[in-house]
Amino acid sequence: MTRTTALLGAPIETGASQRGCIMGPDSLRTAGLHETLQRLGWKVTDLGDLTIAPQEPMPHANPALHHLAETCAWIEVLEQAAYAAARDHDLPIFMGGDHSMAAGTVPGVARHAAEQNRPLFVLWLDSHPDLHTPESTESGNLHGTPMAYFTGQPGCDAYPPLAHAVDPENICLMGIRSVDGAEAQKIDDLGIDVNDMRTIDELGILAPLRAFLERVKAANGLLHVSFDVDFLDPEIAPAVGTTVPGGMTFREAHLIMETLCDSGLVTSLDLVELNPFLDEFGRTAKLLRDLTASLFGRRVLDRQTKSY
Ligand code: B3U
Ligand code: MN
Ligand code: MN
Repeated sequence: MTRTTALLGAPIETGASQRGCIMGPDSLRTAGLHETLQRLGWKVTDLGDLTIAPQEPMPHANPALHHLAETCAWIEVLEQAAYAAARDHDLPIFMGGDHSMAAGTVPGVARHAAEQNRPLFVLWLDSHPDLHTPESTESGNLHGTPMAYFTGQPGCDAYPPLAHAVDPENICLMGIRSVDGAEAQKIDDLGIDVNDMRTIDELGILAPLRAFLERVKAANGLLHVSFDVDFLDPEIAPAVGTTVPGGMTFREAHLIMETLCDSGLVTSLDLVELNPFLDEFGRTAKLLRDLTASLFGRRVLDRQTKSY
């Protein structure tokens, strides 16, 4: 049977320090994401872009915070839209937009999982854990907070009430190489499965990824993948506001996506933090298109890999 995907644009840039992510969805469209997935045999529906009404400033005790009201509005709009997209499509793609959007997409997908009586798992591909709360963030950039929110951590009272929290035990972080003090403390407290760059250098990416996928499969879980462009090395993906050196290579990133494809477990995808204003002739957008194609079934040769 033909599998279905939807493209849902979330042109949100208020969670980041620099402007530009607002153009992310259109850059992915211009790179031909729709046509690429269609050629791979998927039925693709472009749902267009979401929007929010203009907001009045919302006061908060943390003076560094900015755009709190906009972020709350985006969370509400995205929760509803992500829920509906996950209910109506096999593998919807949420095109960002900065990573604060995951504070809406993940709870939306979690609502769908709860209705199915299935646990939601999250694979977080990022150089950052995004485990700040609106109270703990020092930069005030709310793209550093979604993980704390959707796991139900204290300190997120400024955000809309959370109906379906994700169990921290169902989360796997990969590519981590920039962690603030308050975030390191939470990683220890929550017992999240974190694969930082040292782990990946020592073990490679396949062993930790396969172990996580086994857990998803054994629990009959839904799997949401949240892909932050800064997961990739800035040499291959320059179009992101927060570049961190020492990231995933072209080959590692494709292998992750191919392995996810083979598992058949992924049920939703965020593509976040693409800042086309910083791109080089669409280079990063095209790379994201191609990595998505690997997740959706593109392969070099249509045969099993060898084992010796
Ligand atoms: N942890 C830092 C940096 C950061 C987090 N997420 C991104 N950057 N993209 C902060 O500002 O919270
Ligand atoms: Mn992030
Ligand atoms: Mn990041």
